[in-house]
Amino acid sequence: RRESQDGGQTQTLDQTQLTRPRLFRVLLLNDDYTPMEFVVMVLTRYFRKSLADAETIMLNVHQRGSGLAGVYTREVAETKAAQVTAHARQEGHPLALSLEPEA
Ligand code: TYC
Repeated sequence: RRESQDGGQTQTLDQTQLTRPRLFRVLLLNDDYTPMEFVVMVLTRYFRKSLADAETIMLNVHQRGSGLAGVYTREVAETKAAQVTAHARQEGHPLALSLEPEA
């Protein structure tokens, strides 16, 4: 809701959801130590990929250095990145992710 003064009167205008939320890409980054099967598990469990898609994405990250895990609103993207990072550290893996806003 927004209020504006005009001529001594106050108007209150509804401004419900006039803009789409910005989306963020969650990227997986390659490293030399995280086991391939851990990355595949991350993609299936946290990013809801099929096993076949998870294996393809993991191999692309392994070969090219980074790859797309998913696209989400900011809160969801940040939460998934934090959950995956915590899980990886708990298992002793250096797996890293990065978020980038969609153009
Ligand atoms: N490069 C890792 C290995 O050879 C596998 C790996 C893939 C690690 C993707 C991180 O995001 C990653 N065990």
